[in-house]
Amino acid sequence: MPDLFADFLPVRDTMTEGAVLLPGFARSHAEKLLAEIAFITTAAPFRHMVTPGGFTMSVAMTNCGDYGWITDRHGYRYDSHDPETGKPWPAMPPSFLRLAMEAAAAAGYDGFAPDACLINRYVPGAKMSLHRDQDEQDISSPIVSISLGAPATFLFGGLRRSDSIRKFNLAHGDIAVWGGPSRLRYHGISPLKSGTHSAAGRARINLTFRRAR
Ligand code: MD3
Ligand code: FE
Repeated sequence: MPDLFADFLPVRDTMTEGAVLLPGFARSHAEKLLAEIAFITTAAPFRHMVTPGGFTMSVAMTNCGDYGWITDRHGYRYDSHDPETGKPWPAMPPSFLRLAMEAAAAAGYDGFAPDACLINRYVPGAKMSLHRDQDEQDISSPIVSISLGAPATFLFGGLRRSDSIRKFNLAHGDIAVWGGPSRLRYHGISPLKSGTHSAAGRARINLTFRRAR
């Protein structure tokens, strides 16, 4: 499995890029993670948010933790409350926090203390266009992302939108950590291909841990 990624993204290259792929790091935690997600979504259901430009996102989203990432006609931002329910986002399960901190440490980022976890759900055809994550006050902290379910093609660009893009596969149980000079790189997800995975049906679920405030 690690060989699959060798051409695309260094499995360990914190010196030059700050991006570290940990293939299969979350695999043994997958069932527990999916059970926690099922519980979170009873209180804060997946929903399709609208961009400031008026487009409905194909990715369904929800959040847990002190802050959740939201978008609507007014812009992108973090909020302590779910605009759909008016309630605080569900708490981040201790198992999420533990795994995100472990992965960050394994990638060379000790002391990662995420206060936000965005949960993205992709069904076949859903995609995330090229963008940068720049709504966080603390861009010195890395981002930890956990992939579950169906595999996806991750698009990894540079610091400018026009920079060339490399593609690589993110599979069930993979964790990626993005920090240092990679933190502000453009990235996205190609339209999810059809195909099934026992763990999450046809869907891909991505957990993205960030320090927002
Ligand atoms: C590289 N999500 O939620 S996670 C996002 O798989 C997002 O759902 C994608 O991009 C997904 O904003 C990709 C991997 C990821 C997250 C943040 C990054 C890669 C990153 C920030 C900088 C560089
Ligand atoms: Fe992103």
